[in-house]
Amino acid sequence: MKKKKLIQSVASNFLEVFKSEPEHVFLAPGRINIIGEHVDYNDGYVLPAAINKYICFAVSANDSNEINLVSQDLKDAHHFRLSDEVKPIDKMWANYMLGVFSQLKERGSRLQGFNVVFASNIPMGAGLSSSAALECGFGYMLNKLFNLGLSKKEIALIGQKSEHTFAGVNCGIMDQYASVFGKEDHVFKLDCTTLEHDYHTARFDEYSVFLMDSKVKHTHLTSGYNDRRREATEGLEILKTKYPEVRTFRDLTVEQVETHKEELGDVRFRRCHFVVGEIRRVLDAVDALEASDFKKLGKLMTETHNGLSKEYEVSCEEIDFLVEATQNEPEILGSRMMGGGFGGCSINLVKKSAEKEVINRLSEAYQKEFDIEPAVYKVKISDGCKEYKKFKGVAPAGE
Ligand code: GAF
Repeated sequence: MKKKKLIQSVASNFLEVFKSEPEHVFLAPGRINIIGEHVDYNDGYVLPAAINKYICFAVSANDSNEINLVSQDLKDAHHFRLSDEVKPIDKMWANYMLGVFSQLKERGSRLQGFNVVFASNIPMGAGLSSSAALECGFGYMLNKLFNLGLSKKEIALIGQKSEHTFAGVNCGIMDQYASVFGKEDHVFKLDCTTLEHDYHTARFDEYSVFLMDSKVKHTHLTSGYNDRRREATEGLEILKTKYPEVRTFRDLTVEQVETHKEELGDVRFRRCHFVVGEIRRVLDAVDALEASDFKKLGKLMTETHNGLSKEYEVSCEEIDFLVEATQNEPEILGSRMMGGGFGGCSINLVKKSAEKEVINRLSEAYQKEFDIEPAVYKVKISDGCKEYKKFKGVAPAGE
């Protein structure tokens, strides 16, 4: 569903459920990531951007102490009172929001009752960060609605903590930062230690980026993700004992990791080897992007995939197939799995003139192999969370 249609549909639904027009409409985007995977929680750098796929929130304060959350897509609702204890419930979609709400309560924010309906056109399970969009969009919306005075950074950190405490995923900060700090036509390099970030024009000249959604989502995503984080941290602790000056992964070289292969053990060695290499690759990728050296950028993306698949082990058969199939396509400069992994999308850098045929060939090959029709997304790089100020009420029927 296109943005305007999404907004109209959420606003109409709000009108139907709450018998009045919403006072405000907000949009919170999903994200892509050019390079820098599984390094946000390992003190690395990442290169994400917000995209033109959104969660849309229609909201009004309701002059009561009741909070009514309505998920239009899931046809589900959750109601509670301001005075209720806020804890995780058996509805995952609500937990992302409740996690945000509980932190605002803890901070003593002056909250009141409100009604909200939300819906999304971010493909679910595709690794485009619909959960970060939900957390951050909800935080952003409450901040505006009740003048809470939160900074964008605070909104992102609250979103991340909600994911940790109410959804059980020990994620890094990349997705929330992308959803909040995204800027139209720009990617940004985020230093995940200091949270400093700088924007770079997303200009790929005669190349373009497309996503291929494998349409698979393996169930061990949460446990696999948390395990990788633990294994990498354990490896770092061992390396710190060898190099007392080392504080984070970014202080290490690939050679130093290789020197201690035995003490690390096979699994921790491969996790650390990937992380240190990936941190370097992001910095090289930023240089390549600035120099319009797209061959180099593509090569780095493909190297990232090899590391994610063989060393970090977060890819899967289906995504490996999609990436390997691009090896026979000289017009594709780079391809890799994107996001947390265990399914979702590959991101590809392709020559614009060959894009259509290449996509057709890849789709056919994938369908033949797995009997699944992949989806293809051509996304536009967009702004982060914002109020949709052009909303002027639900259009009369027929418009
Ligand atoms: C998921 C997480 F939420 C991010 O923090 C990041 O670690 C990503 O996986 C992998 O790069 O999207």
